Amino acid sequence: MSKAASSYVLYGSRNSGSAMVEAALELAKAPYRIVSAATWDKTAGFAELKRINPLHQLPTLATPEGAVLSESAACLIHLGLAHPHARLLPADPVQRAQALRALVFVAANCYSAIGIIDYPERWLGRSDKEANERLRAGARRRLHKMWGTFADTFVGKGKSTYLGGDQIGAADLMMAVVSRWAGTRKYLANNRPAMAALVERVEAHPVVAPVIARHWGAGLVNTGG
Ligand SMILES: N[C@@H](CCC(=O)N[C@@H](CS)C(=O)NCC(=O)O)C(=O)O
Repeated sequence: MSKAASSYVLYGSRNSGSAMVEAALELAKAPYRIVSAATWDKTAGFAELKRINPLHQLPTLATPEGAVLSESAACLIHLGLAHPHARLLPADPVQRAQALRALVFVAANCYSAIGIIDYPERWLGRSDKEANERLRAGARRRLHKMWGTFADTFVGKGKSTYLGGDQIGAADLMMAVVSRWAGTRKYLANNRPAMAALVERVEAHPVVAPVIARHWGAGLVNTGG
């Protein structure tokens, strides 16, 4: 990791969605430094994060050219376009279309549900704890259903190593990280074993594995809430 002025700055925290962008930066061999910041960890970096992202969410990525990106799918697509040699996005237009669809599918249908599970009071207010718990449980059920649909739509029947074939890509990274939360891995192991095996392959990739270990420790998956 370089601290050169020309490097990316990734706002992130352990066990968070910043892991997928960190893995993409590693695959792209792009220089970057990490600023530790999170809603739940109000470091000095958090004030900096709030200044550049009104939602102060992770990942947030500042580019060497001076752009600021939030939204994981946008960060990954940007890196794919900026570093074509890393092949984070497939060159083939038909495969690339599916990769973009998969990235936005996870952002819109899965990552969004995690936000509800983590912060139901943002939708319902704090006062009705029972309603918050019902919302949390419903979002978790819906999340698992969405991962089932993801598997049925995007995961081959064990024929390809990664989502897009033999080359690991941005959609693999997003799938692996977002499926770490809210009991998804257990759901996949029981209901979509081909996708469970695919996620394991992604996390075992030699460039991705150290990033996963930095965030979660080797093999540790949060199967809880
Ligand atoms: N729509 C965003 C969601 C990002 C997100 O929810 N990040 C979590 C960390 S994994 C976060 O920063 N949550 C704190 C908060 O929402 O205050 C994306 O796709 O990147």
